[in-house]
Amino acid sequence: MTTHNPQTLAWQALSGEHHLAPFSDYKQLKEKGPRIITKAHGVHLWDSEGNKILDGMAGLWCVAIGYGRDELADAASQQMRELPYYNLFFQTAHPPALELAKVVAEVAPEGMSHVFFTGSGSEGNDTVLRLVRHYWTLKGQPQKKVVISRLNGYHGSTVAGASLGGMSGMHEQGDLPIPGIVHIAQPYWFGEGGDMSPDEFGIWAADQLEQKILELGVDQVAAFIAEPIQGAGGVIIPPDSYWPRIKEILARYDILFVADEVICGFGRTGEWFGSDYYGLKPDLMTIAKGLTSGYIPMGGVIVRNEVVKVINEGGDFNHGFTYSGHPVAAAVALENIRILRDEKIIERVKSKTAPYLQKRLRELAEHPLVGEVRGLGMLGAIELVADKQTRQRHEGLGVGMICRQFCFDNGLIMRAVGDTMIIAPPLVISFAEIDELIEKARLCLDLTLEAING
Ligand code: PXG
Repeated sequence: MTTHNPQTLAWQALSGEHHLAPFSDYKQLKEKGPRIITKAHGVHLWDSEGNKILDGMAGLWCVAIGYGRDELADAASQQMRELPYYNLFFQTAHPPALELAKVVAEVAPEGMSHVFFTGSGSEGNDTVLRLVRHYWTLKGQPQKKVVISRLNGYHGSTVAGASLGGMSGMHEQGDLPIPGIVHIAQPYWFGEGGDMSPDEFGIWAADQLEQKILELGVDQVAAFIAEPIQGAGGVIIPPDSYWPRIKEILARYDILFVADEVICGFGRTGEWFGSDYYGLKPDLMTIAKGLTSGYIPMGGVIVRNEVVKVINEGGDFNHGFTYSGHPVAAAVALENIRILRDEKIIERVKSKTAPYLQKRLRELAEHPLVGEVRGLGMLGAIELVADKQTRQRHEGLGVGMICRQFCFDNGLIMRAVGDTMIIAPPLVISFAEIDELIEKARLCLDLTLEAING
């Protein structure tokens, strides 16, 4: 990237000299320097070179209500002046956390009226692991410890989060997963479905859960955790047959079901939660991201009343974070949820903008580089292939990264997960901005095709 603003180079130098970035290739980062994002409004970002960029990823899947809402800044500022910090430990509490717990319970699926707050989604899933084991111990079955998860699922980057997740690159760094966590196949038909139809494959993938439960013995299994739609794995929307079959299996065995709603929660599917969209009945739900629209860090675990009843009988739960239910974060979350409700943002996604985005996105399926376009709500994926029929990839070319770079250079942020391009724009994206997103994506697909054809 050629720079015009001397300040850009100065900031890039600071990056090399002092900063260790999350999820980055350090060697590459040192050579090229990061793009410096300096401000944002609505669905757009500006970098330090003055380029305006459409944020097709809502930050990292989180900026539901869009950037630049003064109400959230005001809520934070007011709360900082009133009570900037206090904790929820040892029999104390404060109004913002309690009021937020009530509001979260109002939007959560029926029968889930308690929430444990954390600072992030990863901490939420650490909490899940502690909670489900604590639950079974209290139920007199302390040997029920194993959590079944899925390959290529993402559940965070702490030791428990990365262990629950099924990302091989993360497991390799740090001897993960920790004991007591096992993984089954993911319902990724496009990548792994072979000659099966999507529905046949969905049944096959769901049946892996039952096989694993039987192999381990149900008396050993504490829970199954899954994202309703895998986000970081590549916007993997299970075949229609998958969730109904999983529900049948879960009904047969006495294990807990944890829906990781960190990405799907707070409206991304056009419902409050992915579990609402698929009619799932989770015992626990991990939340973060859309809870505060990313304006401030916060996560949590929403817990079904039957589970709460058991842990309420259990005395001390020896778990918690300094920033659990942080008052400023809670005040921001309250304001964020107020805006989502009052402005009927999720209803608008469901009835208007998501159908339009999905219709326009599918126009890209005609492109010679595209093997499949899938999407739901404000989520989309575009599979880049060499052969549309066989779904064969352009092996070894790094087509996804090439396309991602063209996007960046042409004012659009689209993520590449291997050769899958993904989008998750802010929920407030307008029709005209959806048009802008699609036209830019089409241009970048053209440029990518040109580049790989030499
Ligand atoms: N669960 C899910 C489903 C997530 O997507 C987490 C848990 C962890 O949340 P925290 O707040 O601890 O980051 C996430 C986070 C990516 C990417 O590459 C996705 C996430 C985080 C970082 C990168 O798309 N999701």
